[in-house]
Amino acid sequence: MKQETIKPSELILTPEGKIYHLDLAPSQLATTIITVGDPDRVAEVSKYFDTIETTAQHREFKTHTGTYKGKRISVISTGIGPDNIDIVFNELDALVNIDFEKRQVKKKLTSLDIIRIGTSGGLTPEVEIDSFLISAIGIGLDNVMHYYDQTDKIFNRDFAQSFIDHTQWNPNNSVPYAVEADKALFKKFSSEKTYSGITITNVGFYGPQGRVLRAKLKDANLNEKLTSFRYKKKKITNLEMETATMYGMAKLLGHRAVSMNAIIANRASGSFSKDASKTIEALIQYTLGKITE
Ligand code: R1P
Repeated sequence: MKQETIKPSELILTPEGKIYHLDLAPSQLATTIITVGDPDRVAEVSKYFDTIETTAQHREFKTHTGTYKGKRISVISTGIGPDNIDIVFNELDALVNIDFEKRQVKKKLTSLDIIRIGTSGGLTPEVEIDSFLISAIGIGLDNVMHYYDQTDKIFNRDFAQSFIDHTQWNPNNSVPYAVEADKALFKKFSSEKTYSGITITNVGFYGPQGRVLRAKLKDANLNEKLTSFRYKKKKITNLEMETATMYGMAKLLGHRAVSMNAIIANRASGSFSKDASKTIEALIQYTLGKITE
């Protein structure tokens, strides 16, 4: 059977043969990838590399590929939010699993290891400021995953339904979904230095995460409902904006993902880290150490 070719409007390549948003050629990507939100954090990771072979940037997507203690790694910024995760994960997958010349899906697929080093706000007092938290599960309040088929195979429906019931979820909002971290990566990056957490991924920083500056919220009690939620005695621990979508897209496309969070704020106490950059730096060192362990 003849394989379909992917049209130029669907797989967008630059005249140099690079994938459109990330501006990368297949040869410039490692199979171990660190994602960060902030483009300036890319160099904070790659400053530890032995060598940097590739630097690229298009819009908020900045990449450095090099080696750390001999291990080839790409570090890529995703910017903020689940919508960018859709772009980054599809393009990362295309870089390894689509033949750009033939515009066809390769017969032999490659699985990437994708590790987020991000910041996050703790929801409960136990999740201390300046600690490291690994997301065992992401609860997605965004709608990216709902555009894809076959998600019932990767969602934890029972978890999501109990969340929907507990929060009396507004049916006009996107339906919450729950996806687990890759189990092997979760184990590899866990230690006595990390909390295991349940992470809420939301589409915005202010209203969607219950922050009020001037605009009032439709459900002012949402964060209280998040903190009183229990699933098999486990609590929701933190809020951020990428994890659940990453877990969903990774599972859908056959990659492994884990999300490492530097907890720089605590919403329960209303406090913020006195030195967030030090905590992020420590998490970068910790994560690089675990990659090469
Ligand atoms: C919001 O300020 C951003 O910070 C967190 C959120 O997930 C969101 O992307 O992560 P990063 O510091 O990795 O960007």
